[in-house]
Amino acid sequence: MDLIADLLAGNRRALARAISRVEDRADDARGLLAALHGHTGRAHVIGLTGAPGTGKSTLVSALARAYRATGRTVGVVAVDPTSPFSGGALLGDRVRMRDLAGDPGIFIRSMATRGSLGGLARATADVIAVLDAAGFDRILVETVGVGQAEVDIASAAHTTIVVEAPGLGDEVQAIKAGVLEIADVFAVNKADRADADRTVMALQMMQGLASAGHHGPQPGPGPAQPGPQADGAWLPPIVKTIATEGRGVEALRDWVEQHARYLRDSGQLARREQARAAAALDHILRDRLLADLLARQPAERLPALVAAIAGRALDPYAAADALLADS
Ligand SMILES: Nc1nc2c(ncn2[C@@H]2O[C@H](COP(=O)(O)OP(=O)(O)OP(=O)(O)O)[C@@H](O)[C@H]2O)c(=O)[nH]1
Ligand SMILES: [Mg+2]
Repeated sequence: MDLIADLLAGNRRALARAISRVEDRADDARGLLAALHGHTGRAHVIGLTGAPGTGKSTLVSALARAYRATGRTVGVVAVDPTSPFSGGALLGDRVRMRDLAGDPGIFIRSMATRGSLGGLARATADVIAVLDAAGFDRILVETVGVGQAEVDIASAAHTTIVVEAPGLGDEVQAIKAGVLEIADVFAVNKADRADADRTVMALQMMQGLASAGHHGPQPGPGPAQPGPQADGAWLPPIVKTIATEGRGVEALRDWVEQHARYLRDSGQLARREQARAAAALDHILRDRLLADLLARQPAERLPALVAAIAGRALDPYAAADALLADS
């Protein structure tokens, strides 16, 4: 059978097989991705990230359902950079997302770390590309935490939802630095908890401080309305959700759609696509150039240079020069 033609025609088994090939970096993965590239670029990719247990998987399931209610098809990728094993936390995801299975408009895939985090980010981007080519309208990508790996994975998303939950102690401390930069939408999940409003207020305060720092104090009464601002910037909305009951999830979906429109209308979508393309090329080139260079070295050369640097016989720049000179 023709894997690519079947996949493009919507065959789920072909899709599952193509994803496995890409994830395993099988010999034909590169040809597969090359053939699919021209069919990508239609899906809107939505990243969900946040601390462990904030309810991301539950929210992904609820959001997928909310999208299905509007007729959109949804691909789901659950990425766990902390787990070297498939299974474990992902097994819980599978149980939680089980009620979505059987809907032909939904496809769910879990991925765990194999080797490097950089490898995971690239594999995730490739799996997103396969789902995009297969015609899914929206692709939801769940990652745990807000570290560099998540930022890398988030760079594959058009819209990033940062999921917070109340009850993590000191709210401002619990909301990690860096989330303001990557969040397009905040979801304060577990809004059934009494202290959810404290989390909302902590986020609003952080946003106020950030905008005061960049633009001076907000003019006029009250906080700025979220969404597109007069200066063209986007102020992330803060949406309260109860993922377990599906509450607030339609509002969350609608904010994601508004952000998607904002990206298109402001020209930022094209800029993000350029940035994604540049990052993909950069990653591939770095990997390939390094792998090619190292493959040409005799086995003992690299350890010898490393030992020389550590022993202060050689500085690392000179070692790099030496490697590049005779390769
Ligand atoms: N009270 C309450 N519990 C929730 C809500 N959403 C999720 N939970 C519960 O929180 C727990 C963790 O939910 P998950 O969806 O697995 O959270 P997660 O962020 O995906 O967790 P990891 O992937 O392990 O980081 C589960 O027991 C959920 O049932 C909510 O809105 N309210
Ligand atoms: Mg999860």
